[in-house]
Amino acid sequence: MNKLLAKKLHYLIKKYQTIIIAKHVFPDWDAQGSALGLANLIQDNYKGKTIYVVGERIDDDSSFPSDQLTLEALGKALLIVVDTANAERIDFENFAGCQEIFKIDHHLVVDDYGNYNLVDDTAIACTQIITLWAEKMKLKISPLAAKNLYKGLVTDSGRFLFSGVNSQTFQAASILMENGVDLHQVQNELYLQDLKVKQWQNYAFNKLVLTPKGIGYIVVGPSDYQPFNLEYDQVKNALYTMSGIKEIKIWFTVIEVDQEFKVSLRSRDYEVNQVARKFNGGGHKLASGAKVKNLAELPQLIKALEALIV
Ligand SMILES: [Mn+2]
Repeated sequence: MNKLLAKKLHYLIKKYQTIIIAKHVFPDWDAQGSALGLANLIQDNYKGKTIYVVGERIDDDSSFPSDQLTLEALGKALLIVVDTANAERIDFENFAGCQEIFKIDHHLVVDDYGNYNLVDDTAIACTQIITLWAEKMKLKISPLAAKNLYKGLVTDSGRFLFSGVNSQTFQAASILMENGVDLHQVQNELYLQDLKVKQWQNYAFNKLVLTPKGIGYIVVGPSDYQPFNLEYDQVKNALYTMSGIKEIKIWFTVIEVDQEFKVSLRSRDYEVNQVARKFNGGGHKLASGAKVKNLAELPQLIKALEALIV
């Protein structure tokens, strides 16, 4: 971790009375855990600060609400943006109106929108960076801060299975455990599933098509998922049924929603983002999104994916 930037963050938090924390649109647990965990750390270690966490939440957590945030306060505030690679994805319209911006992130650098940018693209989660920063600054980490941070670590690392997991990941996990994370509780809060989602996954997996080259895919539309009465997020679980299977080298779902055909691509080894870009999408090397105009385009998509496999 860049020592100067780590110290700068500490100094800026001390300097500003009002601190706003923002994350990316459609937050995941790393975004929310980073934002809330950092808010907990600031509240516990830098007395008397006014802290707002802005943007959407993934659950019913309502701590650090921002409904009292005025334009005037905003103009004097420090904005810390977590887990967000580029300015367009910041879930806070007024971000440019803040006094200074400090970015903390673990994505590949595409946009240095911060006045300061603490970025480590070798970190598996943004909460990993925040945890190691807190340790370096010798901050007190409350059980609540530890829980919020741990949620980002365990989800962004795929429960410590993804290839970007390194010794720092376990170091961060160890720090958080020592500060009171209740693994059983976190497990229940993150991974307990609704029966209907499991039933949907069973149904969807039965629609799996596997090509001889190892492309697995599932195509579903409203007539498939409507009877299950699911949120769109839950429908997307069809994708995960195909991961971790030897014979399936690249897998994707096509989900028809509002007359659009949304594609989610995954692979263990092949850079599917190259293909995603050719089909109106993009994303990470091994996890991308795309769109096809209709199902007649599917053979082209499959051909492009098969070309990745050598
Ligand atoms: Mn993340």
